[in-house]
Amino acid sequence: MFDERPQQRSLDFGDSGRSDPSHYLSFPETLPLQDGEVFLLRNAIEAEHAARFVQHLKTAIKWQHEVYRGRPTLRGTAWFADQDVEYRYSGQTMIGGGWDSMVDNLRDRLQLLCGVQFNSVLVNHYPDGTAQMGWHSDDEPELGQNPTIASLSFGAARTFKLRHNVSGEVVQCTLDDNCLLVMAGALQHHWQHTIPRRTSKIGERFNLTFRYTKPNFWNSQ
Ligand SMILES: O=C(O)CCC(=O)C(=O)O
Repeated sequence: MFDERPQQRSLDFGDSGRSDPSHYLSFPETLPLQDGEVFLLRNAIEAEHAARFVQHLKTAIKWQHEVYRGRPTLRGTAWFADQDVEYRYSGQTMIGGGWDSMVDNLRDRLQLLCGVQFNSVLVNHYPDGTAQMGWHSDDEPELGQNPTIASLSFGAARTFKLRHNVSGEVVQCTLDDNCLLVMAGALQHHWQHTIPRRTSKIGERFNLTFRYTKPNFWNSQ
């Protein structure tokens, strides 16, 4: 079973969730960006574990469909977080209710790979290429200054685009099966990103974006 838990709990991340930038020296690809950092690691987790994990996503996750312009979106979402996390995005308030055990196991692995603590994850299901995610930044105040976000993809390859807020420069890459993209530094404050709509011939895809959300942030405002 997919249950060999790495010894991540012994790492000391402090209380900020911040990563040590030297972790990314082992990531073979970077995107040439000003005002932010993007690192890519393909074949990020063992193929056998990735296959089991995808099977789990297909069978055990209950997908929610946000309503956009009065209609449910094709893209399904699920959200998991520690109990002390409250995340507000897209007009919704999400309260942490704990973790699916296999998603939690994956969190441990990514914490080790990235050298950063994560306490929430948004899981996205794109049933085919017509499901999309519009331009946005992950810059909610509870994510803090310069958040590190680890985005792991499974299934069909999709184009990931970034657009600079001031210059309008667009940079893109392909996120293929088992590809880990890490967004770090000031990226979220200067760039937006999107998964553009494609044709229905493109198959199913899953994506998990692990974040560190300041605990009890909204209670203290
Ligand atoms: O599906 C993706 O690769 C992007 C997900 C994303 O942008 C997000 O969850 O904020």
